[in-house]
Amino acid sequence: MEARPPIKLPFLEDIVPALDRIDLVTVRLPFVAPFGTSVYTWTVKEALLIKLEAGGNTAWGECVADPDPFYFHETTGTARHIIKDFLLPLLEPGITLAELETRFGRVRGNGMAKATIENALLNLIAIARGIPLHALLGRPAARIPSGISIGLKETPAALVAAVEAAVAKRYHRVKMKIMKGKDVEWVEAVRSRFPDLRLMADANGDYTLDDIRHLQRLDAFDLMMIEQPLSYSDIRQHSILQKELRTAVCLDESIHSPADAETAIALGACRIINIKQGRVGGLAEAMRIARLAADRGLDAWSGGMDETGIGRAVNIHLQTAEGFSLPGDTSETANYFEEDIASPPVVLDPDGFVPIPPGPGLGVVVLPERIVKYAIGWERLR
Ligand code: OSB
Ligand code: MG
Repeated sequence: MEARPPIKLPFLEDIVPALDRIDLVTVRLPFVAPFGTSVYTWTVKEALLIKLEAGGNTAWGECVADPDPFYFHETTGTARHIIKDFLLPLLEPGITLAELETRFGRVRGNGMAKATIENALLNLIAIARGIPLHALLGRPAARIPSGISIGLKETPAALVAAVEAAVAKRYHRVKMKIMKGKDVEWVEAVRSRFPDLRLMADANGDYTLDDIRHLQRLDAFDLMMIEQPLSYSDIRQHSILQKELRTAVCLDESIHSPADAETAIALGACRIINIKQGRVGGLAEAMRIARLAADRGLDAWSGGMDETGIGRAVNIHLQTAEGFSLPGDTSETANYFEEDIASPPVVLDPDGFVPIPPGPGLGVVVLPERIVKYAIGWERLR
């Protein structure tokens, strides 16, 4: 195969504007229903938001970290610390985003903190230019096919009912959470109700290599993939498992960077990558990983962190990029929140696609009265 030229990210030549004001706002929004996974059950979305003001323009960004370290080691607390004490001091008006990325590179890890600033800056730059974020990223508008992530339920019947609702909405694929004790029979219940559904399972690292025989039972159900079956910190064991499974392995928690993706590909640890822009350090890194996956014949898709309308919009714009070959976890706002802090909410069209919010930047409007209603902390940094 002929090597393609490296991915072009022209927006990295854009200039960091002088910021007049920076606020960190923490919001807490109730979920319409608890979201259960093998690692934790969340009942609220607590998110750290950043608000940037420059030359009369305002742009928001959302940190995808949770307040707890149960899915990922970064938390809203660590992100606040890294943003305030290490990343914002590196922001110098007039430098390029490429230079900023180099400076951020000195701070090891902490991708969710880095992504928060990068997202807000790109949103701000796009707003100042009057263009949508996807256009700033160099990508044409597209119809984004939507997938849904369904949390653990009390009974298989409750799970099947949730899947029925998702199918009625015409989601392009359904992801169901699994864990030890809620797996084979639960997948079987969904599969027997929906023989042709594009279905996948996410274990959030609940299994070990001792469970290979057990996981092989899932091969009977024609799943699109099994997401992160083994430890959040492993790549090599997944390569052993993938050789023993017909079902494609998808890595989520294990992939923090293009280098991790290279390692996983080299070891044959997965055939699919879940790219969460926050987990990998921002939109530029997410686009590099998606392109890498495409170059190596892997599928990739945008994961979600049950974001508010701000982060949800970022994920929608990202999915216009090359390499996002499968439907992402960008479900309707109503799947999580009765009322969101941004407008319009994400609503599927009759064919299960999400529209790109129209307008400059993210295209969504952050509603000040909703921010006031849901804010549990506000810190003015400048
Ligand atoms: O493992 O993909 C995951 C939500 C929070 C933390 C981890 C995960 C998830 C989801 C939901 O699966 C994705 C979404 O709907 O935003
Ligand atoms: Mg996952």
